[in-house]
Amino acid sequence: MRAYYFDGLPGDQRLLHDSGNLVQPEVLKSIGVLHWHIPVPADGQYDAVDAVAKERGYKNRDVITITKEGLGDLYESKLKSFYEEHMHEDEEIRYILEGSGFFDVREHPNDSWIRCQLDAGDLMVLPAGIYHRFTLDEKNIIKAMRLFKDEPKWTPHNRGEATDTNSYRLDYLKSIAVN
Ligand code: KMT
Ligand code: NI
Repeated sequence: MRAYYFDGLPGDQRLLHDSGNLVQPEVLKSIGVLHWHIPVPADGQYDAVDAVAKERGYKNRDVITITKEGLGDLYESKLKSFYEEHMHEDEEIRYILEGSGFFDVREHPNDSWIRCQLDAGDLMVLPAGIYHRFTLDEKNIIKAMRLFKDEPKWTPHNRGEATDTNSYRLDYLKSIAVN
């Protein structure tokens, strides 16, 4: 995974938007973003992923494939909706199996966008309450394992007044204040 500050320039969201300023691992840690690189096993035995899942209590998983061909006419609108800034009331955990994409996360308190470029083998955990967005890149394909504890809580809460006072958001801000 490569993490860098988003350049803030207009243009297709699927382009790199690389400002050239790298983000150090400590910065990601300070906003509660976790990351591991676990090469995707050819035999489908996800031992190392299973170990992380066990330690963190992720009991369930599924696999999602997003492609331009697969979504057809819906592709552009899906791309736009993934890219709306939002939070969730649970962790968002993704293990990339094929393809690639970007998770943009907000640094705190400066609100800068940090772009995390994910490829096959990247496992990322976004904490509940962090503001973020997602986009595919110009390859227009990503296959990812989604891990979750009991029930999937994929509901996105788009950023606004309601999310600024959401209890999961407030708990998140408290959790990173101690870092
Ligand atoms: C999400 O929550 O934004 C997604 O599931 C996007 C695809 S997973 C790489
Ligand atoms: Ni999300």
